[in-house]
Amino acid sequence: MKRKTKWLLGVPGACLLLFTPAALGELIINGDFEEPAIGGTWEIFSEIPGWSLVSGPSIEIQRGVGGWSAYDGEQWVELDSDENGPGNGHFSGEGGSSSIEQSIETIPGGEYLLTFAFSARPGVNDNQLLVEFDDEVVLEASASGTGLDNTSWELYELIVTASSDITTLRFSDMSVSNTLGTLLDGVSMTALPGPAVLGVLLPCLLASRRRR
Ligand SMILES: [Ca+2]
Ligand SMILES: [Ca+2]
Ligand SMILES: [Ca+2]
Repeated sequence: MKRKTKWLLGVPGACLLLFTPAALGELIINGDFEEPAIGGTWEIFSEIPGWSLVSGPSIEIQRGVGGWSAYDGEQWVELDSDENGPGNGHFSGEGGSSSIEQSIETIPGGEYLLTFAFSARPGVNDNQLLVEFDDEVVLEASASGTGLDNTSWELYELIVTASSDITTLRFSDMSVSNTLGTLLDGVSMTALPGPAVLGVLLPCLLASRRRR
């Protein structure tokens, strides 16, 4: 214990930031869509913690719609959102296809493990998800909810490479815009040890050794 304290004190101040749980652990804010906790079974927002609306009418959070299960926690997002929210009914031609994004601090050239869970909306055939990282398409996926009486979450795991110090991660609904389809939950991103990440960490480690 004493050694560890001494070692940490030997790390230059600027480098300490690299050893924080935020830098070494989860990079996505509110990737489980548990915030804000909603009172009913669904609600629409123009933004939620961590995520902003890029296109489409709103960000729709669902909680126990149809008695269905979240991938994690109690809530998820339906990317084919809604124009007027709960209690206002469905009008002819109402659409909901939306796109949401989050900007993440990254190390240029660094590799990251990106994971998320995608499910069809039970009973809806047409569910199509587009995932973009740094403005490049990294996944196009589709799923059918025909015959499902609960969500069927499929976990996707991708290795992505950042090209700048701020990277945008974007999820979009590509289904027919009709307020139904394309459920998303459990978004996570963590740094993988590689040349770019070690290139930043190593000078700090070496500096800390020289100071001991
Ligand atoms: Ca969740
Ligand atoms: Ca919807
Ligand atoms: Ca749809």
